[in-house]
Amino acid sequence: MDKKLNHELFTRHPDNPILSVKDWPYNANSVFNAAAVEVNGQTLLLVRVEDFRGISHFTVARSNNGIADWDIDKVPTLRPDPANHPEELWGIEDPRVTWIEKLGKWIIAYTSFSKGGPLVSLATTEDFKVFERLGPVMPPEDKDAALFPKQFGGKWAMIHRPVARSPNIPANIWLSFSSDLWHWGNHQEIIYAREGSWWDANRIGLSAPPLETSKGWLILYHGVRSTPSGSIYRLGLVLLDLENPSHVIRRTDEWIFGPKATYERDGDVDNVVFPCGWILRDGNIHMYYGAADSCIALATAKLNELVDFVLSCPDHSSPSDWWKS
Ligand code: BMA
Repeated sequence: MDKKLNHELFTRHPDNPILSVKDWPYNANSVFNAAAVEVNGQTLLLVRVEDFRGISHFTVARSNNGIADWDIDKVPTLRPDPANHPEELWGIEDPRVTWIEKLGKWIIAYTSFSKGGPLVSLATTEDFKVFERLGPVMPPEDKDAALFPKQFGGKWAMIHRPVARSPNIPANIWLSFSSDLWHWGNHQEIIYAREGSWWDANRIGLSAPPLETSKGWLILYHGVRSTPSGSIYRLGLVLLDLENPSHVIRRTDEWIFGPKATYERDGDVDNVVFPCGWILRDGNIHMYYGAADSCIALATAKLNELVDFVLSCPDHSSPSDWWKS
């Protein structure tokens, strides 16, 4: 079948879900939305764990093959610290991790759930044992953030998704820049939620961190479709210019992955696939995603097929509001 009609370039792992609370060394309500990186040849997941109060923290899980035999920290690895960081009062959620070669550190962008709403916080680590918080870098409501691994014109770049208080203003994806990772500016709206009945109308957000390819930065994003029986979270791809990441080269019209399997359809929040990390190994993408806010699943795809697919999509650069008609 023509891949363009196939809708799914990813293959689910037959052992899905690969991690759930039954694997956890301590009691928890759910484990989901994990960052995924490769460390010393191992797959390391920084997992969002929700406790029985509804508050989330992060715990590290390591595996040699990225599928089974997970070595999970026996206690929470990084807990919210509301005494020193009041913005973490209601937990820390949805981490995205980027290796910053220039700093020799991993940088973690995560959602702090403050009294004023969710916001973007940053922390660094060298070993996933000791963490140094930079603190809140974007006010609420803002989430779904990740750093680019490189600088542009001497500045760090971060993707994030602010939400306006007015319900009539769509939640789009933004790009901001910083010299020191702490003060952010030159904010630019780069990827727009579509309108009407589109799968990615009104609310979109970054999923995994930007991935550098020879054709551009590959961006995995989620779109949220509101229906009478709740939201459906699905995934699309965007290619951003390598030198100028505020320029969109192409974007998929159709979603490329969406809830189908029972563990994606049925959970604490039904019909959600929510990746926070992907790992490139031998030309294959390993996408780790939270399924139905209840467990972690794995799906794989060939990187060149993803890039070819997004490049084969129509160029909508003009007119800019083509999807309104
Ligand atoms: C989003 C985030 C995710 C969650 C998803 C579905 O807004 O909060 O953490 O997985 O909703 O509930």
